[in-house]
Amino acid sequence: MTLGNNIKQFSCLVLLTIVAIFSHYLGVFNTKYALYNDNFDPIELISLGDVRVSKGEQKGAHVVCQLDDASGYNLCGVGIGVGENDWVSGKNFNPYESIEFELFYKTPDDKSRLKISLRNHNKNYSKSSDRVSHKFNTITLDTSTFDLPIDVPLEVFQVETWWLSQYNVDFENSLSDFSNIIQVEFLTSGMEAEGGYEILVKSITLRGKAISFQNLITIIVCIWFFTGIYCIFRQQNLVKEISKKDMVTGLHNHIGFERIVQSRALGNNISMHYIGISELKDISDTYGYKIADEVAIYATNLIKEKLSKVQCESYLCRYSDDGFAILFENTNEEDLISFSKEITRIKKKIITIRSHKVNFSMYLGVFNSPDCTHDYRTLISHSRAAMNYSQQNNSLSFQVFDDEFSQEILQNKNISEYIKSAISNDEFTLNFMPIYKTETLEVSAMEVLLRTNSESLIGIGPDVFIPIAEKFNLIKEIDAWVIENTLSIIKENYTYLEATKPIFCINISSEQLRNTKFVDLLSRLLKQYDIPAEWIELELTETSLVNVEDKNIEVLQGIRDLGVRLSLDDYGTGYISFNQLINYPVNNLKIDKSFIDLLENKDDASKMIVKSIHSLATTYQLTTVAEGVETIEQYHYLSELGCDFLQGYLFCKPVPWNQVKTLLDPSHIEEVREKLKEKHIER
Ligand code: G
Ligand code: G
Ligand code: MN
Repeated sequence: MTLGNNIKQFSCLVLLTIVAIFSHYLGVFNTKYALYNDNFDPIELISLGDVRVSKGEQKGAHVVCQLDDASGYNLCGVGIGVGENDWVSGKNFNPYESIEFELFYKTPDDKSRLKISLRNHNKNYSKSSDRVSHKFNTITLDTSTFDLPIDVPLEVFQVETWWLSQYNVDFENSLSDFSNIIQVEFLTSGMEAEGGYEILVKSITLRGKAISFQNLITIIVCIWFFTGIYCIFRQQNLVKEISKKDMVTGLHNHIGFERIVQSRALGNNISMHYIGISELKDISDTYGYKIADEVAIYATNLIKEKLSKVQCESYLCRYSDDGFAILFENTNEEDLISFSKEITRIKKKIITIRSHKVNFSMYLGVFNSPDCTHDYRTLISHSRAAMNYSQQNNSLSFQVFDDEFSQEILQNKNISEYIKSAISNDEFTLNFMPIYKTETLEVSAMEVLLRTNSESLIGIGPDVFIPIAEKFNLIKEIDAWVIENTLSIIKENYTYLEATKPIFCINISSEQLRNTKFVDLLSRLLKQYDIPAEWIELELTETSLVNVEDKNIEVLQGIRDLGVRLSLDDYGTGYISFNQLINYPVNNLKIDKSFIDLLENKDDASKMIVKSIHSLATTYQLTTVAEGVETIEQYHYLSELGCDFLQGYLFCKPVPWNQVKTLLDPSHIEEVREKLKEKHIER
């Protein structure tokens, strides 16, 4: 747009230059000044010697001279006054280039030379008492050789030499001078023949150019120069403006927003809202940036529409690719709460952009500063932290950054530090929880569970620190540690494990689905410890699979291709649809403990849920594990239902490795049977 403007300006300049030069050439800038015409009469008759001079009858400066005796020095002519006609104040001829005469000259012989003098008064050399002291800038014209009128360049007038010697003029004043012409004189140049002479001056016109070519070029160069400077200045301003704007939505970007907020004296009750659009980056990766841009525009319009219902003053900006910030001033709590609710209601909305159906969710973080004591950076970082929290937890509501929240953030930060040091000090251990085959009650698998003996993590279980490790990007290291240590333990005890071949079920974080190097790592470790892949099962929570896309399924497929088994943990909590389930290459469903707990209610509805999960698994040829079996009634129901495997405190709690050997001993089966019998009798 600007470039177009600059090109327009440049073309105008070129055109202007051409027109100016041509106009100059064609004489558009020519000026003239009528110094004398026949209506003008400050004339003076001049004569020397034996001449009788009289005023002629014709209109104009007309002089008639009669010479009766040509011997001696004779002279005759007419002088035309210029300026004030006081022999002091004349006219400056310097701005003109030439002088045009329309005149008539008649002599008795054929010698028709006429002298024209421009008489200049200058106090350097002229005295008003002496009229001859006015400088003679003179030319001599042969009037018979030209057709009247004649245009004479001023530069051909020269100072008469007799005048120079008579007044002994110094060099500085010896050149022709037109700065103050007081009279133009027309005189006969030698009167050799006797008879009548006649001079008639009809008009004198000064000619010149309003602007000389040189000045014109100077002016044009100046115009180019200033236009150039103006364009650069405007361009810079525009770049500055653009740098403050988001070109897609037309809103201010974070730079512009900061300027606005910083430059204003903010009113009372400030509230900063930060809205995150989830998956915008993924949309851009999958469908291209144009679709992502349209989603951003859609979001902008949606926010604007909701904002229009808010009474207090607000400033909206696109703070980042997938984040919008709104500053509210002089807030009205009710208004803002209903705005926040409307924004957070937009979750998992399917919107159609150019025939693509994309998932659209908004997350909101709020930071209120009632006394306005917080600076801009704090307003942004707190509201953004609250939004991130809301997004990471898939929260259905908005998150306010208040004291409680900041405590939690701080605590999470501390825990992340403890995890880091536990990793570097090797303060993790593994526990094992047996999984029983329902029919035979033999231990067919073992869930590997992470424990820590770090002092600072006392009382903090993996249910707390694992999600924090995920948030602080520490989970990859932890999962790798668990896998490697499990394989190492298997390797050490290979000989006696070979007899029963229990499967080791390792929990891994959903983050690994986005880790393209995970399959390589797993494959490398299996080779390094030389463990058969089918001894290992990886447990992924069902919730983590709800949002997976094709590329994540590739990781799952990669794991299965190694020969490693896959299991869906906490099944029933994540709303995986039936047709989604076919896409996942899993072997096993672990029915979540919360459903097993429901069996205690003894109502048919809860039994139906467990039953339908089991029949679903059977349909897809998946095995099922019931997690968290704690009572004999649950055991009876599940074994009648035909659930393949059972895990829970009823049979055994998680144990350290040194107790695992006894669990794998055939005598343990008897122990468990005994225990179940006792429980049955107790009832
Ligand atoms: O064993 P416990 O009930 O404390 O486990 C709590 C949660 O932590 C469970 O959801 C379990 O899946 C998870 N968990 C336990 N050990 C590991 C582990 O080694 N890696 C991962 N990613 N999660 C684990
Ligand atoms: O999410 P995941 O299924 O990986 O969780 C495993 C956790 O569940 C383990 O920490 C284990 O201690 C716990 N767990 C397994 N069975 C029972 C049970 O019967 N009762 C209780 N309270 N916890 C159990
Ligand atoms: Mn598990």
